[in-house]
Amino acid sequence: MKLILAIVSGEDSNAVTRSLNENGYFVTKLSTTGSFLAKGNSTLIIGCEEDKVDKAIELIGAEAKTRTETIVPGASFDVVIPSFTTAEVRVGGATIFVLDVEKFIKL
Ligand code: 2BA
Repeated sequence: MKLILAIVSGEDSNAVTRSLNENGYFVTKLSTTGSFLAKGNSTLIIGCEEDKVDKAIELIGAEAKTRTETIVPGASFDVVIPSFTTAEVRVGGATIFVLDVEKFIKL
């Protein structure tokens, strides 16, 4: 069994989870925050068999859109840019980690 951790934009998370549910995946959605932009995103926890991982990634990719976000001065403590200027970053459709699961139990 595998554990997929997928970080998607908050705007895409409902469409992504709906698509995964419709295709038989169990999903837990966490409200998270990216450190760089300090904006809300969603981290999806998806446990599934190894042969279902590629399909899950395909479904996530179909609903999670790549977009450009603007960094506003002062919005993040981690970003050092001159005052009164903004910068644009390209935010990926999804950032995905796939981990091995040692044990899976439902009581
Ligand atoms: P944020 O940390 O808010 O990052 C938003 C976007 O800012 C990133 O998009 C990337 O384009 C840029 N960025 C982030 N950190 C950077 C850095 N140190 N230097 C230069 N540019 C940087 P994505 O790469 O698509 O990431 C979207 C969100 O996915 C991130 O939001 C973060 O919440 C998560 N993420 C991405 N890579 C990660 C990783 N290796 N580990 C944990 N979380 C990650």
